[in-house]
Amino acid sequence: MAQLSLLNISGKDGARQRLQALRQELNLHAHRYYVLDDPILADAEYDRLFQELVALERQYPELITPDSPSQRVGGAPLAQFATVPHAVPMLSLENAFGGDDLVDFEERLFRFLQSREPIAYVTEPKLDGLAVELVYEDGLFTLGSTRGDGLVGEDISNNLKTIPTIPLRLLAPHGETIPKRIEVRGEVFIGLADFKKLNEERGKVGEPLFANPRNGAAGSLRQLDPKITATRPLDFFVYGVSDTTALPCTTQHELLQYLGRLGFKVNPLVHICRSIAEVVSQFALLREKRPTLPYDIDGMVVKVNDFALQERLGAKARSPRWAIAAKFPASQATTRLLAVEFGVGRTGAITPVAILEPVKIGGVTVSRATLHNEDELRRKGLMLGDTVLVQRAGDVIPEVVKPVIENRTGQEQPVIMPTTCPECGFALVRIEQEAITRCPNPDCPAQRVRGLIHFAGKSGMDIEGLGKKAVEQLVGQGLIQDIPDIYQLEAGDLAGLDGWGEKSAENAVRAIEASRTPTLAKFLAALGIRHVGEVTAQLLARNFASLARISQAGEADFLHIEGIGAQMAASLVEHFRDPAVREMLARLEDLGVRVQEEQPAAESGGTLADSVFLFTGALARLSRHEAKARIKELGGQVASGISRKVTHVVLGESPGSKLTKARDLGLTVITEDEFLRLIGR
Ligand code: 3BA
Repeated sequence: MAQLSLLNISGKDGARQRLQALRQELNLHAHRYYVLDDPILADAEYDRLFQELVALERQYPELITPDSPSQRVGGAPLAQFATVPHAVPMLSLENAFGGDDLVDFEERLFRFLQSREPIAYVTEPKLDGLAVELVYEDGLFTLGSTRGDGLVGEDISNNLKTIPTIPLRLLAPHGETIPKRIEVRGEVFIGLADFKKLNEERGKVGEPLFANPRNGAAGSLRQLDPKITATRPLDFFVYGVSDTTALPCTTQHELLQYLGRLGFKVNPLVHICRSIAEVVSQFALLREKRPTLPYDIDGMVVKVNDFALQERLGAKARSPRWAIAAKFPASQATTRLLAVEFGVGRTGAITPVAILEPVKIGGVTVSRATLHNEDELRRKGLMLGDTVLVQRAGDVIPEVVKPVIENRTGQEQPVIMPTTCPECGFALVRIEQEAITRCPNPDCPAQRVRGLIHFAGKSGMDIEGLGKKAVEQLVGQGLIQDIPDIYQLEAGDLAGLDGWGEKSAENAVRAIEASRTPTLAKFLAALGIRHVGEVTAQLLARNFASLARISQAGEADFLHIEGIGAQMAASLVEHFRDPAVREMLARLEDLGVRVQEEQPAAESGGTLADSVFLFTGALARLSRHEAKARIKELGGQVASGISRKVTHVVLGESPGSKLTKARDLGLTVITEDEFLRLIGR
């Protein structure tokens, strides 16, 4: 037995070394992938290393370090954020609107410096996101905070850690010095394509849409539960530090390059200019580039390049003299608010839409604009007949910014918020923390139709021939009222209806037939459970494997899963507890709908999906054959030879040379007893 405990120690030492190597390798590859957008490792290989790390950490939780890539989503939900002072205040930027203001800016610099020596500048795209500060001590990320009022911010460390482009440990390429402490500043944002997807997903699950990427980023950073933040596509560009002394750089441009080498993402469009004239032409160039950029920018930040010069210029009360933000004119226009319409979404959410006198903004005629939700509408204080400022930002849906109060005539009428559902007349309810008013009537025809459209549609069962129009028609004809009714349709019901022929009727019925054995993920997404979109549906399917298990799970069972937050968990439990839902599922079962079971993943507990076993020596209590069969049953693999793929070496009597090699590789060695426990014997 003395030998075994020695083995355990060396197993642990081996694990420690292996974990260190895995962390370093994974962090390097994540940097190549996310920051440099230039991966050199196949995704599958990265996943394999990550799985190895997770498996080892599960075995030795005491060896988990804060810079482990597994720790990006850690930390329990907070009750509130703690406030943290910034060691050096985060100042703000003065604004310039156009070339003349930039020339004036340089004149002020010349006057202050009492010299007209040429000044070099760095120009940076001005990201429209949220400024944050990241503190690194001995290279390790230790604190991240919002800008707040510039003096004091909020500790959002756990949320910032979820952002893949924020390093948990600074890289130290050959010859680079890592400062004892460095406070890095930059902008958290959401890219335009990601934003579009995020809002589409929110729309599908009935959550209020974000007005623009900036609000999306702000809302995501304000989450008290980092699990929710982790599902948001946040990104980060670095642009400065709190203190430039004691760094191996003498200019802003060198600083950005240095920060890039430490592992941060630096905007590739930063540019050195040797005169303000060059800055002005850069501004024009950037404005032309803007529509092609994958993220929203609202201008260009101009900074004096040389630190010594920055130092001499210093700061005024709230902003440095050596920098200025050159803002783009927004694509905005004024028009009249004719009416506000209230729609009902699939989940009953009431969404206000502004009906506008048509107006051209940036080449596009706009006659409707989103008002997002009732809270936004109230906050803006709009009145019918108001002159309103409308804007189109990038790819985003037009929105009403504000009423032009000066243009009021006194003839304007208040917007009346509905108290009953515009579709079914039910009294509306409001859930306080959700900023949303809903129709609570499960039989609301608008919700029913939208639910059916969703079920049959692309994000649901994807039944060809049962698109939006067809579903509306079938509901209108009284042929279907709920989901099970779809499975009772016959070709004869459809053929002869307006726009249907024999052939299209048969095809539709065949498509319905084909949807009787959906995958679990597809079926879950099709149900249209609030807060549960396609991504969550897949997560659930992989972790629970069967519909029966999901429908019986409690909130705690859901919360175990990375990527599932409290809102989703509550919504799932509520959904499957609803007797109407249970009855509907039973009817589907009666009608022959069979939801397929999914292969369970490792996270579902007890399974060995990411384990690879290797045997050395004879087993005393079961045959190798039995052992292998049991491992396969639990989703694990058995290796025939030693390799880094092996996660567990099982030690039998008189082990062979495999044991020595396993120890050399630092693999985990377990005894037969431990193995029996793993396979549940
Ligand atoms: N550079 C925002 N401030 C910026 C460091 C100074 C600065 C910004 C910047 C003051 C951007 C004000 C908030 C703040 C750190 C204070 C940028 C951007 N530089 N590229 C000159 O892209 N939005 N914002 N952040 N200190």
